[in-house]
Amino acid sequence: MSQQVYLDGQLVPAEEAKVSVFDHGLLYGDGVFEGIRVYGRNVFLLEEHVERLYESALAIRLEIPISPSAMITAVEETVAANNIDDGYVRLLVTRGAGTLGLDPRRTSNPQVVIIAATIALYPPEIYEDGMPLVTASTIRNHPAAINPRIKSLNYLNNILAKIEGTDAGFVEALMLNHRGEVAECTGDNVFIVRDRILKTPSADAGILEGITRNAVIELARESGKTVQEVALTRHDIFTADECFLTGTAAEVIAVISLDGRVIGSGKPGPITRELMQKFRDLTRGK
Ligand code: PXG
Repeated sequence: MSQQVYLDGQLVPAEEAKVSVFDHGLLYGDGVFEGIRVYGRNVFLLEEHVERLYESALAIRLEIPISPSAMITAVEETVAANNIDDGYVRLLVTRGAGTLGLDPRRTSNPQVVIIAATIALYPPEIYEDGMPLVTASTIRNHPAAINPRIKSLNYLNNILAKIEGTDAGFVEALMLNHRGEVAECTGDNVFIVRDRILKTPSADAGILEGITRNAVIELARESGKTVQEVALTRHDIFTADECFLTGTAAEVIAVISLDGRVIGSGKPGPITRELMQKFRDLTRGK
């Protein structure tokens, strides 16, 4: 069966799922999106993702033409129509087609697109051995520019940092914020462990407030650990006992070095491994 894409209220064959070249999503990156995992037919934390999508839209004054509950139903129908057991959903809303000018008032018909597909994961060795990281020179957007809390279709800032990382031979890159503090990676949030206390930048550090991040904070607190949302510098990572990333695609993944400097033992640490397992149990329904 061919892939079915949700577009503008209906499921259509992937080849027919097209938006206008005048869409401001294409012309200006003017729109918002979400990436969501499907585990065992269940769309993981769908309500949280839909809530963040509507918050992103509100922040850019984009009115999504359907209600959050209709969006949830549309995602579930798209996943079911494509027979996805374990996979990935890309949900996006564009500003719609308009004139060749910035003015969003000249656009009409915002496009809602839902793509359900399989997902290309990091190789399993990275989960066993951990991941080395490099710091990108491209900083995260200043919160007074495109606030990183908005998951907008304009991801060029992160793409530039990703290019720096891949050019240097790394699969992820660390981004600092406008104050020179640790923000996050190009598609993942960052945690450290120091003296059994977990620390991660707070939402106002200029980060996307990750759904995986929040789920992991909850798992850690449920198992009696202290989690602090505080400003971190690269120094805190260099001197940490453990470091790990969280994200929809990565789940929980250990970081074993930054800019060539070994973190802790240089292997995935015990608290990281415990949280990797707890997250696996949560997503695979144990
Ligand atoms: N920071 C940024 C900048 C992100 O883009 C995260 C953190 C983690 O957030 P979640 O809610 O996923 O825990 C993201 C999410 C991809 C891809 O294809 C990237 C993300 C999500 C889905 C797919 O690389 N980034």
